[in-house]
Amino acid sequence: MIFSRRTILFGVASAATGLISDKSGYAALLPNEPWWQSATGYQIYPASFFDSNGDGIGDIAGIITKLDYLKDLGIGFIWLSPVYASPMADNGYDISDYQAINPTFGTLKVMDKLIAEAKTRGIGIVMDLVVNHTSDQHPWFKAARASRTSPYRDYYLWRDQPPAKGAPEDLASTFGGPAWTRDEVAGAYYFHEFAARQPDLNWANPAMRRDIYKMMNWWLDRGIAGFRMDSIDLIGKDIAKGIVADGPNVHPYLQEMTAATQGGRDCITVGEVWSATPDNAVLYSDPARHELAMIFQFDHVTRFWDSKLGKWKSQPVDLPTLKGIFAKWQAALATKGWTALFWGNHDLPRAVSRYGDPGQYRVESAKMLATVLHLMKGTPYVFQGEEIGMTNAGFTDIKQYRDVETLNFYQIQIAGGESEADFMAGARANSRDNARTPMQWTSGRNAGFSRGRPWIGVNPNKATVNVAADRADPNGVFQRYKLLIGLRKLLPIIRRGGFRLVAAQHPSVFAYERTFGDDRLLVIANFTGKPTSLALTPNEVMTGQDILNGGTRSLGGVLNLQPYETIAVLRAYAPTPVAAPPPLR
Ligand code: TEU
Ligand code: CA
Repeated sequence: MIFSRRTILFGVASAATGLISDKSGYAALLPNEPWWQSATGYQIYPASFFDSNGDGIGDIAGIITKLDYLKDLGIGFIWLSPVYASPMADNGYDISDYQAINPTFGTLKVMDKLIAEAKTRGIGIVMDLVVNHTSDQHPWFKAARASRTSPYRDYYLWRDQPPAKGAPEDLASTFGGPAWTRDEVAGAYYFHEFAARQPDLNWANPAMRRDIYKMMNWWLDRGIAGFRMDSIDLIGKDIAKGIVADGPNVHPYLQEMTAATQGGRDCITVGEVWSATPDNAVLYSDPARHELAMIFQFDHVTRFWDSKLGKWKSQPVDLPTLKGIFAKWQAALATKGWTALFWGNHDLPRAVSRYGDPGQYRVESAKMLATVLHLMKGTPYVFQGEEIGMTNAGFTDIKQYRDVETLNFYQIQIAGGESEADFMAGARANSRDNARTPMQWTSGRNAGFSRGRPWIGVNPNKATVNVAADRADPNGVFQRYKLLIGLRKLLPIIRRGGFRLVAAQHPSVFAYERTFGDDRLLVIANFTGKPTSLALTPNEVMTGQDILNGGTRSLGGVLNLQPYETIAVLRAYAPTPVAAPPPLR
């Protein structure tokens, strides 16, 4: 029997809500529960996190100085965006040596120190594995272009002639323009899904695959906790048929990769899968298939993109649609597979700017978004700065942008007749640089990010939006994230409970119920800046613990909700601590 009938009311007393007493963080894990299903991830975009040496670019030594901050937040692992050797055509997503560190970020020695220092704080390091493509400066590509007979030629995808217009292979790059570019040295065209400086690897080549697995093992042996796999749904592509995403070989390759790398290691692997559907998500993440631990899916992002101009023409978020998307994904992976939960990352706008209110109700909406997301089933990811409610960059001049995708599309769309004002409005809403402005540590110079000149502009709202101010505020955003991250470790209902939307069609309330045995958790959020109300049905009314504020609370009849007000009430029995596996292997 896992639960005693002792209610949590009689359980533990402590700080925020009277619920969190478990200092080790993992004492409430159920038997055989993978550590990464109770952990929360934190994404670091290294160039913008903390600059330790004043060159204006964040670095690994800077991350080490902030590990205590992350430990306080309670995260279980860091997803570290690329720090490998790179000419930085796409901020490190163009790797020229997988087994070296970009000198701007540090050295292998300091990387090893980061892994060790994080580990002593119970934090794993998850490396960004970018193996759909390399940099054009990778030695494999240099050898490949130099000679048709080099064994490395076949590590990439070549054609002698550009594909005929309209042929299956006549594909466009995600970053604009054709996906085939002529290389003068090679005397041939090579395929690149992303920038021309990011040639795609040929996964059909077994020697190439073996080299990748060898490299992955080299990293795993250094003590990392796993991999975030960039664009992983593209590796099984069948270019001759015009298939790039979710190609026929992606699942066999992932199974081969698991067998060749992780055997026996309790790794976290999370795949970036823009092509995810409820069906293929199970294929990717069903543990019995030995592919990935979980995936990122982007339904809640792309559903609100324009059918023609995509992200560059922002559409408002429709709440019933958004709720339906989350409910669909909670259901899809309810019994098999696992999902990641996130609002933002380094490619997406800031959560409060996209889904909440970056102005008057910034703090309230940031806390609302955190609560709604973190009380669902899955592994939540916090993108750096989200935990203090950072907002979009607000750039007004194209010269302020650094992102290759934004700069390419600026050229393409203006040349195509789009007005400068329209493009800039789209970029202000959705450019990837919105998430890439420096982390705001203090209200001081450069937001305390760097003593030099930052590589990208600092958001002027650092005066009010910063770690120093927010973290000290018991009603701030940071304390809410910390609470939610702790609750997940403590309460199996959050990790494993069933999910059902409440008032699915309500235009301004996001409400749902979680159930686990006799336990019940009701989450109710006003997703708007206007007061609203919600009528609960007789079987939805309940009395339980107010897990956000402490004390008991009865929910019945009609609830009136202030702007962005969020309620979470739990009726549960205290978990009896069981022996927990260590959070890291
Ligand atoms: O992103 C994959 C990807 O498809 C994105 O480029 C996405 O389409 C775009 O950002 C939406 O605007 C991954 C990385 O997350 C991204 O940063 C890299 O640029 C890309 O792969 C290439 O490695
Ligand atoms: Ca630096």
